[in-house]
Amino acid sequence: MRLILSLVLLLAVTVFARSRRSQLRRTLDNRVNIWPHPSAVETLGNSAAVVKDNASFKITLKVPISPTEDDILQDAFNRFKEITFYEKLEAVPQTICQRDVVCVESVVFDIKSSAPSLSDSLGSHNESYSITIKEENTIYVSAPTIWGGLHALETLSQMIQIESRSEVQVYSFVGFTIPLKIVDSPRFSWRGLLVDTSRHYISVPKMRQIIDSLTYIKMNVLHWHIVDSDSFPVFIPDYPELSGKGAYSTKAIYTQQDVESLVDYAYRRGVNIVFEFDMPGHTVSWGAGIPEIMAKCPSLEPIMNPTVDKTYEVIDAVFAYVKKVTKNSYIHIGGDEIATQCWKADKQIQQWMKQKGYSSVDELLSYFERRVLDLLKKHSLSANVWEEVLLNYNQSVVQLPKDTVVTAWTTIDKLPKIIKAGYPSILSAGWYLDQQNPNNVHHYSWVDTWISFYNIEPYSIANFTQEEKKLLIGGEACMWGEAVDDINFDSRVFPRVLAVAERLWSKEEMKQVDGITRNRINHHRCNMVRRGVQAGPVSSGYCDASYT
Ligand code: CP6
Repeated sequence: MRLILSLVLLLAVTVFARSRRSQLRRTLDNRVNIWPHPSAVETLGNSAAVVKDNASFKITLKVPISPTEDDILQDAFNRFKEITFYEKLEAVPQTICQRDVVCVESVVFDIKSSAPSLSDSLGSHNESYSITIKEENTIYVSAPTIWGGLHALETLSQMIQIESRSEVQVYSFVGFTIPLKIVDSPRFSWRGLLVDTSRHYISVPKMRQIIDSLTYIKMNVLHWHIVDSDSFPVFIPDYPELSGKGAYSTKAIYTQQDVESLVDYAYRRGVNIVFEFDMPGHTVSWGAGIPEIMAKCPSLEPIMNPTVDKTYEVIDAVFAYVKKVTKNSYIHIGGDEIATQCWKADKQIQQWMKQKGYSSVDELLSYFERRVLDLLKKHSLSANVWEEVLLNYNQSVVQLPKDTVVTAWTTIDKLPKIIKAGYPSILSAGWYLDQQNPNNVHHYSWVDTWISFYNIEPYSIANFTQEEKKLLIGGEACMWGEAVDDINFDSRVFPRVLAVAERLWSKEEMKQVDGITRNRINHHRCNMVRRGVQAGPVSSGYCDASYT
């Protein structure tokens, strides 16, 4: 008898200690399974929430919004239902909807203002949102614009998982207790991925899937490095010979309709496409169709010839094209890795320089950039450039407009240099998806570089003032295309880019790398696999979607 009693006592003490400990752990670390992690998650009770009936789960608007925005939101809600309720389940029996289990039936959206245009506000449109789940049958989403509304749907989708309750399969908010409130907004406004379609063509359906993937991790810029030396895969109406001679294949050309439909596809998902036409370097493929715009340097990789008018006529036509197809005011004009030795090898260029009184190729480069910037002004486009255009050129000659967005790509210390010069800056150094982390080469097995990506903290690169931090507008991961096409794009980019997505969205404090981080990234990677993304895991675990 005494033995039984002491056993019971022991059991009670252990259970109590366990629950104390787990409560303690929860206060020490209450990260949730949402990627990127929201700014604030507040839970005020102990009830569970399940979706009453996925077939009739519906959206209502508190205040009507414009027809266009309504259309964008309804489409997003339909996509949400498709990816969230991926298996048909019966409506939850009423017996489950009891005091501590709330059965939700709908989402009410309160969109505060109209903001369908991403155009004038690239990277500065308001993307914040809040989600409130109380002990009633409705989820409330509030957002200043539909763009926050779309992020709220992504968050909700990640919160809902299939779970067994009283031997019934239900869609449940696993790991979340209600009442609950999520308040969320991005830390940085420019959160991008560079996709290179010159080294390898990427099909239009694959491009759409990449855009979908960006929305799964709340990234909002697709930096489309559309042309480079290797091929010219885009049809420019005024110069059909550019893609006619410069594309890999007639099947590897984006028509104007392809491009416009992708821009619209991205726009309706809150993603901005920024086109890059890299110049004057990385341009060999332009020369296939129009040889006279290229400098002649037989033993070197040719770059553009800045001394002939035809060069600017072609660039003018390309800018007119971008202005027509884009929905934002930016175009990336490259400016990286310019092998100016090519100009030294070209006799015609040397003679032209002598006539002009130029003594160095740097002066010629400044002349080129100045003419290109004038063309941008003509088309009311703003520039995005690689770091060299600001840091390596004589600024008294080039005078980069102050709204030019400059990307630090060689080393992270370029970022403070750009900011000190007073320009809006993007970080991509350290986030090169085509690079293997040299620190990892001695490991006995494949080690993913997501941790080194995750550990790069833009605010820690220098002691920035508040004003300087405003110029640090975000970052971009770069998937240079030498070794990727449709076949392996996903597995090269995911899950590593998730690390960049969280760094750019979540609070600075979100920087621990531990078991919870691994579980969180694996968890969302599994969501993405379920949605058709071929993303690998970062550590041991089980993902049912990998086997279906
Ligand atoms: N192509 C272009 C590239 C690179 C750049 N521009 C590049 C350079 C170095 C590394 C990776 C990519 N392939 N157009 C530099 C911005 Cl390590």
